[in-house]
Amino acid sequence: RSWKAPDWAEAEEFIRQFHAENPEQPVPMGMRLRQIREHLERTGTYRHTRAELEFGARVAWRNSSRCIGRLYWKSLRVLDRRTSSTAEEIHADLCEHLRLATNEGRIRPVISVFAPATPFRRAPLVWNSQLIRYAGYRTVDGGVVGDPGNVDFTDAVRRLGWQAPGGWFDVLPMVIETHGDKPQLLDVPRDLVLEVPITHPDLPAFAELGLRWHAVPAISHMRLSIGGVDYPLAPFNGWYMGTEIGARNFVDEDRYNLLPVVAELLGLDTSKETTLWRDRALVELNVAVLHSFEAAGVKITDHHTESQRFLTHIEREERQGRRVPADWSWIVPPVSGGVTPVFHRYYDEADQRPNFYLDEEARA
Ligand code: HEM
Ligand code: NRG
Repeated sequence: RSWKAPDWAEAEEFIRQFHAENPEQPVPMGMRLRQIREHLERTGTYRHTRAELEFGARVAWRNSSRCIGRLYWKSLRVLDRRTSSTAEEIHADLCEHLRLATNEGRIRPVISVFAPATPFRRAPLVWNSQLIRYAGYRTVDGGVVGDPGNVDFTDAVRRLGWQAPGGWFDVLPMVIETHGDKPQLLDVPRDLVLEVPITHPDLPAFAELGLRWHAVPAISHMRLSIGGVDYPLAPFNGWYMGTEIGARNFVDEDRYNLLPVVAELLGLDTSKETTLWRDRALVELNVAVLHSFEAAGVKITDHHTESQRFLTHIEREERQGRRVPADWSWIVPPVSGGVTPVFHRYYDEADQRPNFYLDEEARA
């Protein structure tokens, strides 16, 4: 994680975009550009104003080509956490993020932006890929208890001293690393983790599977890049689309792998593929997820509604003269692709900044 100075050309492009889309600014663009240039020359970096940071974070969402939920990009709440430096402060900020975002189920899109790296100081980092995720434990017979997607991370936090409960849905602790210090393990307070028990509207036996999922997806391993400045820790959240849980987290063979379990509960004939037992189990699982979140009063969206909204978003943006980069393979939902309108077209594939990036850097 070496220091990389912001590039003047990127800074200039961002500031021009900021002023073009937000013309009423107390400091005129020319003056701001000179100021930034001077800072870059003198210190090797520059500091975004709050307004620039807020705009930059919103546009990073707007430019996230894998995200189907971008219609609401202007409503993103941006928490400026650039002055928080210790693991304890950062932990308190992340807890406050979860509280504001969860909002008792009326989920709000929120991003917390922590300090960028400087020539003298590394940026803080969280090792977790999301603020709330479930542990996974390899068993002696080669199976997994919990979320198989998090087995390696779970091993890493156990090596750091985490006392694992060993259940199917144990919320992992946060691992927070700040300049020069060893990584700190900090628990997510139970009362900040809203969870939904999974039931089915007309199959009471479903509840006995004991499935649950957390209300808030809060991605914490993507780097926010604005005007040449990198913010390695900038966790963000919206709400779930049901298929993320009902067609991937519960279903992928390297995640909870529940289709055989659900098929048995439904009494389906799994002796041959042509009974379409997988598809039938998949649909009921997705019905259960949407039903359960709605019953619990936790905001969630379905893939039909969200596909429609995404096309509305593209229309609206194009009317403003903006391109909407999108990645077909991520936008098309993992169930019923062809019955959603997003399937039947191609998209602009440009990489526009500001944006969020995944770093290859080792995180457990
Ligand atoms: C990806 C929906 C809010 C940025 C996704 C995906 C879905 C989704 C379904 C694909 C995930 C997958 O297949 O694993 C939504 C919905 C939101 C929302 C319904 C509700 C408001 C946000 C917000 C941001 C954001 C607030 C950032 C500020 C992204 C990014 C990805 C993504 C960067 C790609 C993640 C990756 O590469 O792993 N979103 N999203 N989304 N979303 Fe959103
Ligand atoms: N599929 C992942 C979450 C990825 C991002 N999805 C969102 N993002 N909805 C999962 O946990 O299932 N968001 O910011 O709302």
